[in-house]
Amino acid sequence: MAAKSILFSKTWIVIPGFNEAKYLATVLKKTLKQTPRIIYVDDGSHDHSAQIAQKYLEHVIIHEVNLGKGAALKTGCDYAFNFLKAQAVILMDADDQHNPAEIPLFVQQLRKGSQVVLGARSLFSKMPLVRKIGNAFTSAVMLILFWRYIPDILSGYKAFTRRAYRKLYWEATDYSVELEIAAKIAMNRLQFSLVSIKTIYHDLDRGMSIIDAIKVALKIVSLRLGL
Ligand SMILES: Nc1nc2c(ncn2[C@@H]2O[C@H](COP(=O)(O)OP(=O)(O)OP(=O)(O)O)[C@@H](O)[C@H]2O)c(=O)[nH]1
Ligand SMILES: [Mg+2]
Repeated sequence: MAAKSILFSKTWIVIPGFNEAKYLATVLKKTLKQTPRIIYVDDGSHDHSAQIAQKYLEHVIIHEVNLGKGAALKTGCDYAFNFLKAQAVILMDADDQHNPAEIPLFVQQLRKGSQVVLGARSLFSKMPLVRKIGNAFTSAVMLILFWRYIPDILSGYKAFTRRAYRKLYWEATDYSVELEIAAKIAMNRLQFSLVSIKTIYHDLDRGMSIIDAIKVALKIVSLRLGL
């Protein structure tokens, strides 16, 4: 029992953000209801996202220039594991598409011993069609190339332990980080558990673009070829 509570108290939420002034305060207030252990990494926002975060949080890291989601996540995870001595992290987006009330579901799985916990949205939920197709396609390609089925690879809501982080450690600085994490799960034969998360969409005109999707596709191939 003691070990379980240690894990919970050493679990940190890592939130990367780029120009999220519209939603950030809401996200942080909701997340603070679940835990005070939150790290926000501002990735060179042009709006006042960083100042909003500083109003609510002790741990705000600022990239002076925009380096990309993968880079921001790495900054946040390195800070959590190396500086704050976290045992596990939960990654959450800053755009209010992830429901902080679901954080306990991830913690529950970590407590049960999962090294990796993936938030998965139903393909039958209200997700824009292109995203559904992109998600199904990514999972199918991953299955063919790595012989491992991983649902909702594009979801950024996930958790992993310190031990798993060593194996997941990614090079990707952009959106393809989600894919690299999935590929590393497959290549390292890491076990994962799934938690069912809500599908939330506010702004359909933002998020991954076609260019991002093409980069993701190229990334899958290069990961398989070991480039
Ligand atoms: N650090 C960093 N974060 C980013 C960048 N672009 C997006 N993000 C953050 O990453 C999270 C997800 O970004 P979105 O653009 O919503 O992408 P997505 O959620 O995969 O795509 P959708 O499903 O369409 O919403 C949000 O918290 C963004 O603030 C970036 O360049 N740097
Ligand atoms: Mg989003």
